[in-house]
Amino acid sequence: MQPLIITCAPVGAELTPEQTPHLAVTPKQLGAVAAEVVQAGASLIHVHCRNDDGTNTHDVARFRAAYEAIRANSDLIVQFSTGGAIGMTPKERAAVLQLRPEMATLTCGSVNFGDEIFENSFPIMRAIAAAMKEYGVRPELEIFDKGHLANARRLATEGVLALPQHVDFVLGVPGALEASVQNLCELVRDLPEGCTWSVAGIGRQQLPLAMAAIAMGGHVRVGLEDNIYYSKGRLATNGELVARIVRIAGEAGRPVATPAQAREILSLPPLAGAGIGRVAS
Ligand code: KMH
Ligand code: ZN
Repeated sequence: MQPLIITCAPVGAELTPEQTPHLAVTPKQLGAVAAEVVQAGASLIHVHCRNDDGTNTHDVARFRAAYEAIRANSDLIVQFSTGGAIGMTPKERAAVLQLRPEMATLTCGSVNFGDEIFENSFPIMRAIAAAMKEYGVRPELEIFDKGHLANARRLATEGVLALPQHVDFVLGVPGALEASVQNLCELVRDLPEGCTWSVAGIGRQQLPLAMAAIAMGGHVRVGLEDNIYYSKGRLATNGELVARIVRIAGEAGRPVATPAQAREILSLPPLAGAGIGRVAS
């Protein structure tokens, strides 16, 4: 089996500082999280940003500052969110691509998201995929529901998306596909040829789905974006969530990928040099 890529998604768009004291708000705090999770064993960081008051933002300058803080503290693969938050325009969501991060997410379909709708119509997906192509950003396909893989195939047939890609199954969002090992197995069976995959279980399903992925040869996403608890009633830090996956992988005999190994697995170019990223100036 390939070394295990552990993605950390520390922030998200929905979490509030009232829910956990461990939410990284400033770029400096995000840089500290990067140091903590790379030390613990993560190789990829999925980035959302906050204003100083903790509210969500997709401001390009804030993403640049976040990128610089992460890169100053780690060689993690940096992946920007283009999912953003519910209600953002596609233009706002895609604007961060101009910074040319190594990776960014491409959500492959609309879905109920609690009481709201996370809108990813074909025109939205095409626009974000085209911006990724323009800026040379590698997509990670976010799959919240079974039909989303078919949507990715359709985008590939249209020529707006190259396949294979790295795929992240986000399971357990209220209103989308439930987080179960059976659903995960069905999605993996339906993966386009040559894709690598990870799973992000929401809430208390984060751990069991991560354990299944470790056993199945997939990769794992953990972090406060998807789950704020270490165990019932006990809030987690991002570092603790990553460290637990490293321990479980160790028990299972699965080596954990360094960021350099993760770049190889994902066919990303190596970092040009220590502390040097490719975010455009
Ligand atoms: N905040 C969600 C509406 C992504 O980052 O690409 C979307 C999201 C997915 O978090
Ligand atoms: Zn996200």
